[in-house]
Amino acid sequence: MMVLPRGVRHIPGHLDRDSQKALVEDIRAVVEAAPLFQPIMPRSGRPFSVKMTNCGPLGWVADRKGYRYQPHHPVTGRPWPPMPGRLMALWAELSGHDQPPEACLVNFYRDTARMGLHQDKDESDLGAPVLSVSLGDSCLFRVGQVAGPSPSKSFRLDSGDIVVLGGESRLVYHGVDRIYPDTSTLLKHGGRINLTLRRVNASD
Ligand code: MD3
Ligand code: FE
Repeated sequence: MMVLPRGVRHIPGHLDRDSQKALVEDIRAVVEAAPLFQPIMPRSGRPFSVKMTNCGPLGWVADRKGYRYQPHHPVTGRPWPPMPGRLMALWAELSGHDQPPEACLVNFYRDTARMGLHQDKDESDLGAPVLSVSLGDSCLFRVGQVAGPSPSKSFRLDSGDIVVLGGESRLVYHGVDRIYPDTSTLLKHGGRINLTLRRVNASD
């Protein structure tokens, strides 16, 4: 059995095919209201290979000015669409946290997209977990063992898998090394969607 860092909970196949399809429809509606945008790395000015959007009261954005959460879409200026009920329910079921998620970041990966090793630390509430849902093509995912850049472990995330990143693992380095094209028939045009549900502000 694969040993993961303490606090990382991988739940393979948590969502059945129908639940995955229903979530894809929810995300389709989110993308219609809040189109995918191309985030930019503030230091280098280079675009991410992953396209993004958000739903919920807050959304994560990246541009020349930096990384932050904000209540509106960076291109349309409109508020993010509401968090779908299905995602609220998943959070209530699996997060162990009593406050609702404030942000759902939607990452869309084409065949050659990747995400370099990084920490998630733009949230001031680091006590709350991050809940991740994978949909569509599989990927090779990498996590650090501790809150440092090495050593790391790789494992595969498939459509319908959920990962809950709790207390001790909240600041581990992690990234997506590669997408495995054509490993799922869930998305008509292929690719991978990852949803991350988060608390941003410490609960008051
Ligand atoms: C958080 N996304 O959006 S999610 C991100 O598959 C991000 O799109 C990846 O990293 C993706 O910031 C991975 C799952 C994940 C795994 C380990 C973590 C999120 C994590 C460890 C600490 C905090
Ligand atoms: Fe991350």
